[in-house]
Amino acid sequence: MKLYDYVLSPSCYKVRLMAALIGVTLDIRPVDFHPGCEHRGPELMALNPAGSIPILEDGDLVLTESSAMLVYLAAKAAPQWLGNDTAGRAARVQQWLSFSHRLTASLGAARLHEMLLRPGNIAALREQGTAALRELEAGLVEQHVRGQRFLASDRPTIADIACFPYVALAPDGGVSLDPYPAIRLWSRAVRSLEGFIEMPGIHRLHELTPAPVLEVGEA
Ligand SMILES: N[C@@H](CCC(=O)N[C@@H](CS)C(=O)NCC(=O)O)C(=O)O
Repeated sequence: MKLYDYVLSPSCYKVRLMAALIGVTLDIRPVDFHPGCEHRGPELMALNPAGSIPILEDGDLVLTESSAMLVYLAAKAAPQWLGNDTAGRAARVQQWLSFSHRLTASLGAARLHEMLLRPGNIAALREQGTAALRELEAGLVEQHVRGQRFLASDRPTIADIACFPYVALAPDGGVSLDPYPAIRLWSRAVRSLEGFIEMPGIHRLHELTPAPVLEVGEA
């Protein structure tokens, strides 16, 4: 399976992370996203007319949306990560996959603005990112009350991997995670998963004791 990849792209990292967590080896094809803008060149535009990465190729199959790649990897190698053991959980996973694109459009765009000087209304992007983080925090507090540490279940699913990278990198776009204890706790849970890999700016969790406790009244 070949991944067209850029090391600083959170969307590409979703796919690398998923593959690492479930033990799938990817053939990485580095893309000169910046400054070369290779994703807009003829070779990659032929694969993905939307002009974005990641792109995942497996034989004749070409996927151009990271959420679809997560589904594909999990369905092939570790179906428990699909979180589809009940109708309610399957729907909840889909809900968070859709939500993850709002994180890309807000927190991701704010990060591109700050790091690559991309045009955009930074105040509006931060506001949209903050609204999404509040929603995520509320969802995680509900999960905490149900006794579940992850977005759709007590075990991680593709929903967590879809949402995690842009949230973890929110501070790069000038959006702090300080007001969100449930998000910070969830981020620790993701970063301590066996097989977790890092990307620049997102570090593995090193053991800290005692582990922090979320007081429900705190959120
Ligand atoms: N919907 C796509 C979005 C991926 C995305 O936003 N990729 C960024 C890199 S992180 C990109 O290629 N952007 C094109 C550009 O900024 O020129 C997915 O989730 O796979």
